[in-house]
Amino acid sequence: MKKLLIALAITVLVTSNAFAFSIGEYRGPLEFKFTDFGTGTLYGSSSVGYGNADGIEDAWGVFKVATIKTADLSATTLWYDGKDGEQLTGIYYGIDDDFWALNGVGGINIQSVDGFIDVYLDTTTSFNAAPGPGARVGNTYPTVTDGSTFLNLAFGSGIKFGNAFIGDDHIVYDNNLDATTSPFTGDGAFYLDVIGGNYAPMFNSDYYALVDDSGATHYRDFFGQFDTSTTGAGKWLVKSEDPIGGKAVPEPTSMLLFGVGLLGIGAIRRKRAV
Ligand SMILES: [Ca+2]
Ligand SMILES: [Ca+2]
Ligand SMILES: [Ca+2]
Repeated sequence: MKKLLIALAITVLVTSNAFAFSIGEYRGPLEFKFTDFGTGTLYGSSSVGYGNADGIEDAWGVFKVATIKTADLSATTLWYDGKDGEQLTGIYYGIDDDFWALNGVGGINIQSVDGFIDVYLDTTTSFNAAPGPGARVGNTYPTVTDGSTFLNLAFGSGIKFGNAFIGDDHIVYDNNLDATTSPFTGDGAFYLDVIGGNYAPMFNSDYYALVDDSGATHYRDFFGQFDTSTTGAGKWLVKSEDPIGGKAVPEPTSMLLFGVGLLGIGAIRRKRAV
């Protein structure tokens, strides 16, 4: 029994940290809402087909999460910006345009490859994009990338599956604008994979099973959609309001605790049986 208590104590130590962040006991589909400020390359003409990604970033931005809600009919708010004095903020970067096409009514479709999102949990609610794109240093941004790494995400293919065309399956980010010069409005979508961060076990759900146009299945963790408008502030090109769907799953540490608890029950039962 002493050994069991020690094991429990160690497990509790490992799972505790300096942050209050919690979505309670809920494990299931979620909806994140966030606001981002971004910048990107604008095009006045169409590319010649796919294959124009050149390893040079075309779009990036900073964001903060406004709410995390249950994606069910109760739409229960599990977390909100500033809860317990904490904030979830981040930077997306490395998006490389591969294809762009004028749509004939003054707008343009831009399709991209690559790209990452780093999300940070911070105990200061200081997010401020006012310094504009010029304040970025590498993949850090003041008031946005401080705190601890909450999630590291990579854009993953899926947005161009199911259209019976293999040649665009590699696209990870699809963006429509209704004009080729500012101001414009637009929308787009993407899928994400969890690749790291302190909360990776909670959100690495493989919730979205997607079949590509070759018939292979891919699993993604988040699906994002966004509506874009120009900021009017002059510094950033676009402001987007985005819902992102995902799922919280039981963490291995919780499963370990559960397992230890079962072992304990087993041990007690065996003792009683003697
Ligand atoms: Ca590029
Ligand atoms: Ca396709
Ligand atoms: Ca995954």
